[in-house]
This record gives sequence, structure tokens and C-alpha cells, in this order.
Amino acid sequence: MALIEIKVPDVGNVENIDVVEVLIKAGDQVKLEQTLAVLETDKASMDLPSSAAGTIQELFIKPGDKVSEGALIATVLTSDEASTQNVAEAVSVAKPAEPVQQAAAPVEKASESAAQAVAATPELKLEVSATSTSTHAAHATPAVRLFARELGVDIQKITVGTGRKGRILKDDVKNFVKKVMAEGIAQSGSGIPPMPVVDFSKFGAIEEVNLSKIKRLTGQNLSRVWLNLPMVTYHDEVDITEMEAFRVALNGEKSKDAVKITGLIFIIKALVAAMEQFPQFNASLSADGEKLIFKKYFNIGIAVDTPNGLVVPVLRDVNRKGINELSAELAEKSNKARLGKLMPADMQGGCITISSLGGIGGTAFTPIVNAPEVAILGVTRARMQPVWDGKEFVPRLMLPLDLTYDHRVIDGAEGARFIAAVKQYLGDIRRLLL
Ligand code: CAO
Repeated sequence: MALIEIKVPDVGNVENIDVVEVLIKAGDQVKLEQTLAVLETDKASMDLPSSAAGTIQELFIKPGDKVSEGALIATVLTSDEASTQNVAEAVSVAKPAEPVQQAAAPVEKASESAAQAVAATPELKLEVSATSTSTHAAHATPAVRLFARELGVDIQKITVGTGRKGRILKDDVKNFVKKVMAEGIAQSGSGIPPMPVVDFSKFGAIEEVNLSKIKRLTGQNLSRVWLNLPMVTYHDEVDITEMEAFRVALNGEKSKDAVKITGLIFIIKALVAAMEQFPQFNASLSADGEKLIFKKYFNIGIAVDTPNGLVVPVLRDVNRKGINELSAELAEKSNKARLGKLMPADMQGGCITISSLGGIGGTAFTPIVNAPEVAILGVTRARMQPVWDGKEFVPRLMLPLDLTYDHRVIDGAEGARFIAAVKQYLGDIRRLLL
């Protein structure tokens, strides 16, 4: 039997270390290396292990005390020879000069003695009582609990502590907050994991070329829309045989130098007529998503392919303009676009955009809404097709239409009715006069 003094070891020239937790009381049996108390400096929290096994004879510290190297913690009456033989070794093991940052270990259930020892600290009482009702009780110092509370973190939700014996450290709280923030951002539609970086030169010769400014900005905008809008694309086709015959006849009347009328102009007029009938297509959702802003003007954006990328000049007040005027304006704006001479004002204020690939080909595609507009009309190449008229197949010129809409604003049935209206106007353009 021997009486061993347990003292604060060398903690690296730090004085006045806070005693934040005392896990023993006089009379307790302790094992070699059992944690007796938790000390905390500005930078780290450290367990103070026992350098002897036996019975705690006297305790010299309490939570809230400040201690320095050499301060007496407790006296232990050793129970056997073996424990004292290990004292020297244990003291060196016990030296907590480095903050303990071990791999996560399962959180230990607070011992009965610990429960009694911490009974004076309301926060720790909470921890101990939690162990009796839940399988997980956060094992953390009051300072870490305070830190978590300041950040609004429920410490019970931190299931893994990286401190000694699973103790939750400040860094664990910080990492928990980072994780929750990252998940929140991912759920709101951004912050998705980045694409992996691939070194293509490993596979063959390559050349790097910077994207044009337009391509970069368009890319950012398209990604933002793709992530923020729940979009649906509805496909249909319309018989434009009569419309095409009229267009060819009109162009035949024109002089060689006059601007030709393309089918797109009729599509623009039909679209605006349908928007007058279905005002929700000429609207935008307010930024807070609570209101629909209806527009009383009818401006149509036309996606134009240019050597530098896609731009969308806007034709204004389409409802008040005729086919010839609109043809001249489209020719002028698409030329300006290709020459890179559009001004920002030329591209603002659109209500719906048309993306026409008809001059190139295609049978269908899924254009992306030019938000904050709520819909975009895609057009691909019209083709002669055999259509059953009830008695026989007849050749008709069929134009494919693809309507993508923001499903927060437009219901599926509304989308289908809207396209049915566009089809009515294009199928019989006399209706545009009504
Ligand atoms: N079906 C069949 N032929 C079509 C057609 C269609 N849907 N649309 C156009 N055409 C024909 C035109 O009649 C014209 O024929 P002619 O040369 O015999 O007169 C020819 O294709 C070329 O038309 P165009 O493209 O010059 O004229 P447009 O009014 O149809 O289109 C514009 C104007 C500015 C939209 C177009 O020039 C353009 O830039 N298209 C690319 C659009 C684009 O890149 N969209 C983005 C897709 S990603 O969202």
C-alpha cells in the first residue's frame, strides 16, 4: 500500500488551465489511466489520466478551478504493487502536452461516479440523465457545449466525437455545421459535387481554347435555370400545309431585295395570340415564389445562333406589329446578333423565347426555359408526312413543336391547351385576325 500524488504533468508551458470536468470523488476506485478530470486551454481539451490504480483518498480540484503544471489533483491509495510499478511509465503516458485527436471511438456511458461528481454542473447533469434514456449521450466539455449552443447546434445530434474516448471537440461541432450547411445547399439545388478533373493529354494530343464570354455567361445561366426550375417538355406537331402555301405566295409577290418571310414569323404571331388567351404564359414568378407577375406587353425572344454563342434578341410589342414589319425586325436583329452588335437593351424584356432549329433539322428537342420567363417554344424542321384524313393518307407539311414550361407556374393540362391553341392559329392563320 502506498499513497501516490497525482499532479498536473507538463502541458507545455501553459498556466492557469481550466478544470472543466471532474470525474471522480473521494473513495472512488480508479484504474491506471482512467480519466480523472478534463482540463481545457484556449486551444485544446485534454483528459487527465490517473497514474496509479487504487482508491481516491483525497481530491484537490473542482470544476472551475485553474491549475498549472505540478498542481496536486488527488491522492490515490494504491491497492497493489503492480500499479505503483507503473507509476513512472503512466506519468509519461499521461503527459497531455498535445491535444488529443484520436480516431473516433464509441461514446462511453457516463460512469456512476462521474454522474455524482458532475451533479453540481447543470449541463453535465443533463448529459448523465440523457444516458439513462438514450443510447447516445454527447460526451463534451461545458465549453464545447456552450460553443455548440452559440451556433444553435443540438450536441446530441453529433454522433461521433474525435476526441479521446469519443469526446466531442470544438472541431467536431464545426465539422457538423459544415456538413449540415453543405447538405442544405445541395438540397436547394446547388453545391452539387464538382465534376472530376480529367487530364485528357494522357490519352492523346489536345488543344485548350478559352470559351467566349457569351458561352461562359450562357453556361452559367443555363446551369442556374436547370437546377432551379422543375421543367417539363411537351411535344406535339401541327399541320402547316396551308400556312406554308400562303407564305410561299407572299414571298412570290415580293421583289428580289425585299426581306423574305420565314415560317418563324407566323409562329411568333401564333404564340402571342395564344399568350393573350392564356395569360399565365405571359407571366413571371416573383423572387420569393409567392406571386405571379402578369405582363401586359408581348415581347418575344428569339434564340439566335452566332459564331460566339447563343444570344436572344427580343422583338417588342409583337401583338401590335404585322408580318412584314416583324420579318424586317427579325432579319435586322439576327444580323446584328451574328455581327456581335446587339446592345444589352436589345436582349431585355422578353416574355417567352422561341428556339428554332427548323432551318437546320431535327424532329424534337427539350429547350431550357429562359427564366424568369415561364416557357420556351422549341421548333424543329417541318416535314411532309402521310396523314390519315378519315378516308386516305394525304401528304401534309407537319411542323414539330416542343414546349418546355416551368411546372411551378404551368400545369401539364395548361401546357397541352396552350399548344392546342398555337396549333389552331398555325393550322388556320385566318384565326389570327379574330
Ligand atoms: N422547317 C422547315 N424549314 C425551316 C424551318 C422549319 N421549322 N425553319 C426555317 N426553315 C427554313 C426557312 O424557311 C429557310 O428556308 P429558305 O432558305 O428556303 O428560305 C431556311 O430554313 C433558313 O431559315 P432561317 O434560319 O434563316 O430563318 P428563320 O426565320 O427560320 O430563323 C433564326 C431565324 C434567327 C432563328 C435562325 O437564323 C437561327 O439563328 N437559328 C438557330 C437557332 C438556335 O440556335 N437556337 C438555339 C437552340 S438551343 O436552345
